[in-house]
Formats: sequence, structure tokens, C-alpha cells
Amino acid sequence: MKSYFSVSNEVRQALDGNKPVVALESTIISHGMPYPQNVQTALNVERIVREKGCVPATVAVLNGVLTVGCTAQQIELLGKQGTSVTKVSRRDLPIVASLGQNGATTVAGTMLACKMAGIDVFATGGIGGAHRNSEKTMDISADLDELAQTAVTVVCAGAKSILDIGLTLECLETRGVPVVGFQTDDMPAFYTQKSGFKVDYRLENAKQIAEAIEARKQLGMQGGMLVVNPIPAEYSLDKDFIDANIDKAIAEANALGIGGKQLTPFLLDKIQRLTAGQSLQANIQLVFNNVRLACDIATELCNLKSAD
Ligand code: PSU
Ligand code: MN
Repeated sequence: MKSYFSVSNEVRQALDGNKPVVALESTIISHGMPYPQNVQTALNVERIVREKGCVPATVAVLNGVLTVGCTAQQIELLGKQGTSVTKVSRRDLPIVASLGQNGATTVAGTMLACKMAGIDVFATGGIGGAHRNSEKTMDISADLDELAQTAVTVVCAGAKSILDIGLTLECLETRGVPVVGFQTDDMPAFYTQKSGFKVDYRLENAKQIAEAIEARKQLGMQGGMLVVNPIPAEYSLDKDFIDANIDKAIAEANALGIGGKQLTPFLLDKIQRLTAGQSLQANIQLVFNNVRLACDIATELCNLKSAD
């Protein structure tokens, strides 16, 4: 029978040997950044993970196989295909798999793959959430429901203000997802360190975060955890500048009637154009920053396991 799931040998061996593994999503490659910066960033992310003594596991669907641990060639392919690759969230996975297609996994799709493979920690840029006006449109990302039911920790730089950040935090609270600020009390807004909203908990180091993950696991709780890590000050953008451009992008999406799974990629692309690439540079740097923290958390988790 055809297998729809595959874990690379390197990732499998690391997991079996209690070596730290950090998962990475692929929608950020295909739909989140332009080519060739998307491929360069994804490969640099893998290099950073290795320099930190961890094993990278980039996740995507390749010819219908949900693959944990993509090769550099596969990353290149996804980056070149860009938005013509299907964006794969939970609901898309069985169809893209059965049709034998390529797909780029979102935060939700990547979390699912992590759970199947036994990976605890996953790094990305920003998560999906409750879009502005979602009290009417119901456009709330499946990422939030996945965090509620899948025991994987996602490290991100908060949520872009293309979303309603306050509503996103309310949705996470309802779903029982802890939002942990890394060395901060403020919910970051991706390009800026603060959104004006507070996080539930502030933890100071990777060991404390690993201990919280372990406690959640030992209590037999099913959901995940969101760690929010502010963009480093030197790369953060001016709040008024980025907010004005986000407002323009949203106005254009509304005028064009763009919705559903196209909305987030449309807004990301529009913002990148409107800011003449400034937002892209910030985006790349905050991903690197999240990846380093995810490596530290994964390493601490392995230390806790080996101390048992
Ligand atoms: N937000 C970003 N960058 C991204 C995404 C969201 O700032 O690349 C991607 C992630 O893969 C996320 C997905 O899981 O978009 C959410 O899409 P939607 O809102 O359609 O659920
Ligand atoms: Mn949506």
C-alpha cells in the first residue's frame, strides 16, 4: 500500500537518539516570501539549526507524501513553484496526498506532521489567526484549532497586524492554548516588538519553556503551546510606517474581494511590495531569531529527557 508519510533518515535517527530536532514549515517558503530570497532563507535556517547542534526538519507534501526532513533540492523546488504549490492546512492534507500533488504546509499542516513524527518544537515567522472583521467573516485560521489539539510548541514572532491580534489572543484563550512571551510581557506584532496586548505568561529562558512543555505532557494535556519571541530591536520596523502599509494592503484585498486561503498570501505579498522589501528583511531576521530560540528549547527538552 502507498505510504503517505515519510521521515528522513537523519531526522529519524536524531529522534531515536534523543538529539534535538526543530521542524520548519514550507508555506512561508512558497507563499510567504518571493523567490529566490525564500529558498536562501530556508537553507540559511537549516544551516543555523545545524550550527546550534540540532537537526532541521523542513516539512512539505511531495508527490502526495507528507515529508518530514526535505532535501535542499526539494526546498528549491517549493520555492520556485511559489504560490502555484497548494497551501496545505489540515483540511487540505488528505486530498493533496491522495492526488499525489506537491503542497506547502502551513503552521497547522506542519504541526500535524510534527505530531506524527514525534517532534516537539517547531519554528516559524508568524502564525495565522483571527482576521480583522472575523467576528463577521468567520475567517479564523485553522492554525488556532491545531494549537488547541496538537501537542507541539510553535515559536513565532507573534502575529502580523493584518490580523486582529486581540481577537486572536481571545481565540487562543478559549481553546486553552498558553501564550508564553520569551523575556517579554507584550504580545509582539511580528514587525514590531509590541502590539499593545499582553501575553499570559512571561518566561525568561529556554529551560523554563522546556519545563512547561514537559509539565503539559506529563499532565496528559493534548494541546500545544505558543511561544512568542519579539523581533530583535535592530531589525524592527517603525510602527506607523508598517501599520499604514498593512492598512493599504487590507483595503486593496477588500476592494478586490480576496478571501479564504488566498487572503494571507495576498497581504504578505502586497506589504512586501509597499515597503520596497523592508518588510522582507525584517521577516528574514525574525525567522532566524525564532529558529535560534526553538533550537535552545529543543536542546533543553532533550536534556530533561536524558536526566530522567
Ligand atoms: N503569517 C505570516 N507569514 C506566513 C503565514 C502567516 O506572517 O507565512 C502563513 C503560515 O504558513 C500560516 C498560514 O500557517 O500563513 C496561515 O494561513 P491562513 O491564514 O490562510 O490560515
Ligand atoms: Mn483563513
